[in-house]
Amino acid sequence: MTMDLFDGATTLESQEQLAPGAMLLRGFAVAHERELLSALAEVIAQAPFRNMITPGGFRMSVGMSNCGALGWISDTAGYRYGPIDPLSGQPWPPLPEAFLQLATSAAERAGFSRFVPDACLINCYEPGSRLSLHQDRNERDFREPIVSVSLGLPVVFLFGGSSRSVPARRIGLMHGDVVVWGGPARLSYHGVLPLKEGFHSLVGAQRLNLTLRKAG
Ligand code: MD6
Ligand code: FE
Repeated sequence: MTMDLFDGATTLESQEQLAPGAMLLRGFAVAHERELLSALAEVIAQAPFRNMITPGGFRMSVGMSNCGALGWISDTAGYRYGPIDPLSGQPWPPLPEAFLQLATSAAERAGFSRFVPDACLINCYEPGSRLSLHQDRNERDFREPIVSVSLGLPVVFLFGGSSRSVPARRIGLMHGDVVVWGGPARLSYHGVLPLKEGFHSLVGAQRLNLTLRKAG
């Protein structure tokens, strides 16, 4: 239990192994919420959220942007990482120091030392937005973990196995929760159920998710 002297709240931190290689760090990002959200606002001012098109031609319900040397892109040509934001024609905004430090320390806590991400995919969910079951496999080196930070409204995260046929567990992810995902869990199928209506005092009527990766 840690006391947050600034807003007088008591935040509960805990850790739970979801599967070998996948660790849920409850409340890990709460102490850094303000730095994370203000850095995020600066990124989004330069690279606004947009609804990308899947290779199959569907508009994704989740708004997405990126920061870091590489950003994840989906369009009718496929999924890939690239250095340029196709909306602005400019490089993606740099990875904020607060994102880098949180990712490295969360990875360390989960047993992955010296994780240095070069890409951060930023997801914005509004009520009804969902992410269907998928694997993250556009990164170059699957030995590197992924660090996922949840901010704002709670959501049900689906966590399955390395084939689509493994039934998915349902895990409630809340503001400040961090999931670190690597090793034998790196190619697990996962997704997000439709976001429910609600209001979060710092983030409003949405859920923001950062996934930090070493893509290149
Ligand atoms: C989300 N997350 O929570 C979507 N991918 O909004 C992901 O797709 C994800 O949380 C890889 C590792 C962790 C994740
Ligand atoms: Fe994913």
